[in-house]
Amino acid sequence: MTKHATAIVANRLPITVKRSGDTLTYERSNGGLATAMASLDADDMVWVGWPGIASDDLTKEEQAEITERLAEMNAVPVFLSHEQIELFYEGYANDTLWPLFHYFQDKVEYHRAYWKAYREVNHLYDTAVRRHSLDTATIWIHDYHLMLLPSMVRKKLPDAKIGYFHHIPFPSYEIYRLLPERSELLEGLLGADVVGFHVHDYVRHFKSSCKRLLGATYGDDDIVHYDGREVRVQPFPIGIDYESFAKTRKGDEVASARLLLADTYDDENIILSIDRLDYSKGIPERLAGYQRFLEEYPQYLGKVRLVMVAVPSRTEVGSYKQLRDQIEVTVSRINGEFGTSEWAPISYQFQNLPFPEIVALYAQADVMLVTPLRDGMNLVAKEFVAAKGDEPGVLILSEMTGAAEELTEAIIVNPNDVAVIARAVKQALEMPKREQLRRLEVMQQLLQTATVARWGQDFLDELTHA
Ligand code: GDG
Repeated sequence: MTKHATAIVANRLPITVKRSGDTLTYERSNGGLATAMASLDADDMVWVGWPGIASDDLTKEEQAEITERLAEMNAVPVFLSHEQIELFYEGYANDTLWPLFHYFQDKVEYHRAYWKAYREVNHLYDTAVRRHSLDTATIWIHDYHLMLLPSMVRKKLPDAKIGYFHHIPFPSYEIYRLLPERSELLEGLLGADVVGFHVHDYVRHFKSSCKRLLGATYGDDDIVHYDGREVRVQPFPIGIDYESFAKTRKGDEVASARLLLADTYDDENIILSIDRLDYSKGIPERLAGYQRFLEEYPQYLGKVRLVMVAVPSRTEVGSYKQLRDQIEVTVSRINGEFGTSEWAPISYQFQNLPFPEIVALYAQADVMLVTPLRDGMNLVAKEFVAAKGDEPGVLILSEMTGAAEELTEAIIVNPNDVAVIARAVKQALEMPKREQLRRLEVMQQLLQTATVARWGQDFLDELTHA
């Protein structure tokens, strides 16, 4: 068994295994996290995570083959059964923690079986991490699926450097305290040396929960004291791979996709909306805001188009199915009410688009409408700003996103206020081009330096010095 000096642990590996007939295929994903980790200045790095296929669908020989092939790509699979995926991933992670941490109390499902599976799967990760890490390894754990893991690993590898980064909001104590397993999860995280969040508010909420639920203490520095240990808790706002947007924007694929968009929408102004279809993203509220805009400012009928891309996500979870229905009914109602034989106010796609098409949409859009009710950071907003290059465009951004702390030159809105969204859309469409460019430039300067590679390196440096 090869033991490594650095381990990156996440719910999903950056490689997805799929079956096609009798053969297994291996697809690399170029997500933000994978790009960031690839650029890290770290020795001898291994990934640990689920390879995207259920273990019940694999023979023992196939599992061995996957393990072997992935080892060549510096990855270690954690095999999960259909039942574990249902109870741990769809259940505790996405039906309990996700809604609660995004302040959707009424969507939270509590089931003992979810929690049991969550603990069990965190143990599976613990075993895999320990088998592949040196005693003094640097181990970086990602996200709310693995909150128990830092303490589990710490027990057996007391000399390891363990870091945890939380990609979603950490809610206020008054929300967090509702969770039956609130103390166990905090104790799990406090096994780390460094715990990172996107913004200072999440840090504050986390520390206050540690104090009130566990009696942990802290002063003015970034250290939480608990159980004789010191844990550094700090904001690390994630960035994007700025260069890849600048580069892709200039490529042929984007150019031809843009021509098609220009032709389709002719002289209409494009208002763009892109997110995973998730209730945290505020899509129904965004549609209500757009409807109000059409009602209040009828001079824009026939002259604008809301291009809405909803990316399929967690399609097996009940609340996501209901949300999709609700969105699709609303889109066709608005199109029916305001459209004509030549024009529809909304173009809607429920699809995962190729990266160059996303970049083309960003580049071609006049207004980007990002209105989550809660969002840890929100990368779409940052990507739009990067993809604009030297062309004008306006970002409308919800104040409930982590990104709103950095992208202060956006038009900042309360996503629950339909009238405010409607006015912001009008303000954006009427903003002088010079002002649009000025605002974009301020934000581009920030994003150019605070890249995802820099974020990864900053976190790792902090961990190394812990
Ligand atoms: C979680 C937190 C936090 C979207 N549609 C397509 C597509 N995308 C890409 C975007 C962007 C990513 O997906 C979405 O990232 P977000 O940050 O906006 O949102 P979450 O998925 O909820 O991410 C969030 C993030 O973790 C990082 O810490 O910011 O708060 O919730 O990169 O470009 N990509 C392609 N086709 C699509 O149709 N190829």
